[in-house]
Amino acid sequence: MFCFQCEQAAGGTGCTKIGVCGKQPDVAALQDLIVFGLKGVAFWAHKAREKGAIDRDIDVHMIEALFTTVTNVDFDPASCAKVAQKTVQMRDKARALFEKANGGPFKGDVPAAAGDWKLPAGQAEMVALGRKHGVKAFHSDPDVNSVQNILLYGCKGMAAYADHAHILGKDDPKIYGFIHKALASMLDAKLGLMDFVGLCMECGKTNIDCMGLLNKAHIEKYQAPTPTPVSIGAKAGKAILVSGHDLKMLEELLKQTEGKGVNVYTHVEMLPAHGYPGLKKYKHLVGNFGSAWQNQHKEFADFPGAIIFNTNCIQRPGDQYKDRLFTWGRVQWPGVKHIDGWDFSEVIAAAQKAEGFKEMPAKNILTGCGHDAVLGLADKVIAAVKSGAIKRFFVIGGCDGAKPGRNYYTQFAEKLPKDTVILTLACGKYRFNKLDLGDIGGIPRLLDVGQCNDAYSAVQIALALAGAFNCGVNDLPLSIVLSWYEQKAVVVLLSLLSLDIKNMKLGPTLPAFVTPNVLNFLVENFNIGPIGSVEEDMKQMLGA
Ligand code: FS2
Ligand code: SF4
Repeated sequence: MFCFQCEQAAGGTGCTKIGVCGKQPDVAALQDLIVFGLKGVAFWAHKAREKGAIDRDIDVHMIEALFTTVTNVDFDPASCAKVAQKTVQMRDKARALFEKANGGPFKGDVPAAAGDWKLPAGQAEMVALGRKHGVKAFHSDPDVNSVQNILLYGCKGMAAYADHAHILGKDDPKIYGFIHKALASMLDAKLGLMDFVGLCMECGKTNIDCMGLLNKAHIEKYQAPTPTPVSIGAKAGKAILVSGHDLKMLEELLKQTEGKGVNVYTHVEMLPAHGYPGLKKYKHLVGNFGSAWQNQHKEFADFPGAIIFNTNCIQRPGDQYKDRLFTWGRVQWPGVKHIDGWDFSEVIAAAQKAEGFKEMPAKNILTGCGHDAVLGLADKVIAAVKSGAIKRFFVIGGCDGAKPGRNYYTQFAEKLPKDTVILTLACGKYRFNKLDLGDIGGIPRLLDVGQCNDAYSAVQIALALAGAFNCGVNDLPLSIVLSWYEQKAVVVLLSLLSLDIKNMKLGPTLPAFVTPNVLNFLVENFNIGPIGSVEEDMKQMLGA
């Protein structure tokens, strides 16, 4: 196997024997086969679209299958094999769609991925086929290969957000159309490095629309988040822990647990759910448990109830909690009970069987500071900047992870001067969201904007501030310090680059899939750089 799509890539270059995440070589090969097959789907779907033909099943399969291959989502070979089978069916459907719209077969050359290759019947044979289509085989030029991988990972990240929006009944044909175009472009031998750089920027732009669509879906369904204190203690009683990003799944579980004496807790990226009026109205949504995803093995053993993952990031489950662990949606782990659909009675039964919590009072942390809430304070914020009470804003956001270098983000938040405000999003916030950073004239110094997809909200805040101060985002007293781990962080980074945001710092390490030449390009054009020492970076950003 060879996989280098996330920050944990072994030795900083790639996982070759088994994934650091726990991905087995057979799953890696099946996921490579899925990606190869999806390029074939994209070839035909893109051509069909050019002739005005669209098929919803093909579009939805594209995003679901891409999401399946995101880091820490699907570890089950049987489920990946099913996705590969459906991918081949969708390729044939997309080809038929094109041929109908075209009034006959395609006259040009058909690339191998889009040809009529058959999927072998056995899983072992599928794995063998997948091994021939790894990420190193995309392109013979290492720089083009690098940019194609950036584009693929951007599409994977965007597919996850598009899937959440789709589940909430929001679809945008433009987003599906772009993903087909992007994957089809990887089969076009005429395209060169700068074509793929352009597609990466288009991917970033399209993802702003995609995150905007998801934001709209959340707000229409659950109303705009409002600043909300969330308990990190426990209430006496039976308990279910929900991990992931999917708010609709949480809502359904809240409906089904109402009046059953079972409290619901959020884990990691579900924390911002507490800020939505349409979700916090459920009195049995009682708090947030644990820290970021990489600590689940230790923390879940102590959770005395049922646990369900609705999106990444799942890790190898421990025996202490495997029998009360469930997956839903795209997430799968072999041997862990998967809930297919919307009936959570098995999860509730497992919670009722488990011991439950004793009362454990603890402090609150604040969430729900999206753009509606922050811009509701716009006058106060602008006045504080003009008076010098707020000197600078720092967006410190992105993923958390297991590597030791991530203490940087804790120290950074701790050491920032008291006249600065932090906007944070995604699970990287768990490095500092329990610190008491105080407030500036009633404006909290730590504002939790939301999940990683709420980068959209952070962008809206930055654009509104730029509008208020009549300057560009790069001229604002604003610095961006990102932490990355998986492909959603890749697409958020592409979105920020597509807005021409410069001078960002990225850590804890740079992606293994970025070659030195591609990195030079990013440095020259965007002055993006790796994190260094907290003191030096902060000095630079504060202009001291
Ligand atoms: Fe964190 Fe994991 Fe949000 Fe990522 S919980 S690294 O999926 O998308 O951030
Ligand atoms: Fe390794 Fe990350 Fe790929 Fe898992 S997803 S195999 S940790 S590079």
